[in-house]
Amino acid sequence: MHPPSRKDFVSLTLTEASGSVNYNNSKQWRRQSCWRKWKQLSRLQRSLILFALVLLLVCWLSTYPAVTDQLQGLNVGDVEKVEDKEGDLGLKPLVPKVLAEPGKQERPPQLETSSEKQKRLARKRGPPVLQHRLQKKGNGSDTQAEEHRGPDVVKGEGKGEKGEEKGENWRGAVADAEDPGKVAENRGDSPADEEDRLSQETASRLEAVKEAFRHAWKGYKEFAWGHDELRPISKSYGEWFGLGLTLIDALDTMWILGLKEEFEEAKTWVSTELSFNKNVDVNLFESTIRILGGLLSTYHLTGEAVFLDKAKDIGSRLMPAFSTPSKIPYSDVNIGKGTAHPPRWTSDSTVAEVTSIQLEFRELSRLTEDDRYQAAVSEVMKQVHKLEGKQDGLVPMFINTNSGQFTHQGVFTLGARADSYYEYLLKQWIQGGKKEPELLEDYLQAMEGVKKNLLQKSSPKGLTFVGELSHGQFSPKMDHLVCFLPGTLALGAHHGLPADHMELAKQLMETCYQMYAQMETGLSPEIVHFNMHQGSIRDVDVKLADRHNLLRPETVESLFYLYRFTKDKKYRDWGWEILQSFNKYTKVSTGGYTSINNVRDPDYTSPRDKMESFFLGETLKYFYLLFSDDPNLLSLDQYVFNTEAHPLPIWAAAE
Ligand code: DMJ
Repeated sequence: MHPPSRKDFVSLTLTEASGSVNYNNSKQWRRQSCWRKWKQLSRLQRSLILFALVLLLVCWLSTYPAVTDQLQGLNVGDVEKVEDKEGDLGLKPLVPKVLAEPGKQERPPQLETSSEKQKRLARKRGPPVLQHRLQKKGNGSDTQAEEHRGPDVVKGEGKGEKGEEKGENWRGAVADAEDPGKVAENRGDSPADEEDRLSQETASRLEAVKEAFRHAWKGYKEFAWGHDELRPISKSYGEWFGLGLTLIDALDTMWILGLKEEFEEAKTWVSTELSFNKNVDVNLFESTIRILGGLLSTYHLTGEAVFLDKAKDIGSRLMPAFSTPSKIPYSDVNIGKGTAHPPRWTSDSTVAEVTSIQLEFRELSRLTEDDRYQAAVSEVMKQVHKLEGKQDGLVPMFINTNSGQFTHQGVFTLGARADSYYEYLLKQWIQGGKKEPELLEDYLQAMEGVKKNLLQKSSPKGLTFVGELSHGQFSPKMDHLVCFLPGTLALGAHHGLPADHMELAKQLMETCYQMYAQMETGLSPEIVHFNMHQGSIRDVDVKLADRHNLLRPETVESLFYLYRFTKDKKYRDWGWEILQSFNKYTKVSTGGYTSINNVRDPDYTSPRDKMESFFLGETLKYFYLLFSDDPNLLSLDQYVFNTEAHPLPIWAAAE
């Protein structure tokens, strides 16, 4: 007999009962013996054991992802095994199927409750990289080369050795490991020295971008809070739509840069102050790419419902633009009155504008399961696909909203008014999981058209540039806007398009860099003319009226893509030079950055007193992504950036 006090303890020691128990009976004997022991226990002891067992079971279940998902209302089928490009097996969270085509998308089950619907729609927030806190290593890699990258040093995170568990920052993006040894070997440094050098360089560049953002934000907050654009010299603001354009455009940049405090303040403004119920005319294209795109991407990154609600609100208010005789949308909409109209002087719309709103409206349909948005923008693409008046896939710059035909025919450019048509052909194809062959067909044909009609070499350096064509006449004029093209070509090559696209991307990247490097301020003008005759002293000429710089993003954007895919460090160094030039010539001491009128005279840049919203929405975001070594920070296999640098999920990656 145990003394009474021992009754609170359970002895689990198993003793040999008897040497006479033979092998055949041992199982039965063990069962009887266990049962006897169990009966000998007091009620309290039995309850304690049962409680401990239940506790163990619950703990085990909660660490098992598939079960956890189920407990949270997901289906077990939402997780599947996938093989990544390197052949590693991993678990990939599934997002429900995309809306395949207008009218054909999956419908929610009829008896679904509203909370079930909310959960289902929340799962459409994908891809998982920034929203799931537990990230499998290598899941978001864009290239094999990214296996050998330097450390991400945001707030000192992610400094673990290769293969270690890595820390996560507050955004949920996981800082990854590095292989400094390889780089060091090449330079003749010790691996430790090289690691230190790279890590310091990366840290200081990322910090410089954050610093630039904080400085820009300081000016906006102090002098333009809640207004469209900061006027940093006059310490005031300018309105375009009166919708807090800069604040909305900058939301996802703050999230990506990890500027939590600034983001929270801006979020509060969005939830408490932002109203689209206003009697204002807005430009369909600009408000789609900046406002709708900005809200959708912020919703994806954060999961906060307020951003999706606002996106639905602005999206539905923009729909009257599509009520035209041809279904080619008008350029302007009054979002308060629900009326739309073309500009006063014409019934034409710009081709780039009507064909660069698709990523956003298609995503809105996917998220809301309301196919009206996708139907409207796909109709535009369908019509443009069939139109006469293209030359080798190149499109004119205007389209009539009554007839649905191209106007001002015979003029072809990759710059203003046509640029993002080409960009969105490729990006819609990627967004939709590469299932829409007409988009790819049009894109490939257009790139051949560029090669055949618009590519030339400059003198003396032999830079490859993209000129313009007017009724058969070639002009060596290139807008800075065209510098989106190296990035787009590289993105296409990454997604399986011909390798010569990547070669052309590299050549054009060099040209876009030279548009900065050959200027006295180190900043590109809005438009350049290339010299083509032998004996020219330099490649780039700039007309008086074209000497301005609006803090545009295109070159930095392309540098980001080129670096991600090639890992050639020169692209980062070029970006670093450009950032320093922005700081030297456009930074306003009291807060903010300003566009300038003259990139040719470092002593007289003639500030324009305007900070465009895309400086925060795009330029600084691309700088940060260029300098960051974390491939899981917006993997280009999982996200596609809209033309205003707002990342949206690739449906195939989320399926
Ligand atoms: C942005 O609004 C977008 O990038 C657009 O596609 C072109 N113009 C500006 C930036 O230069």
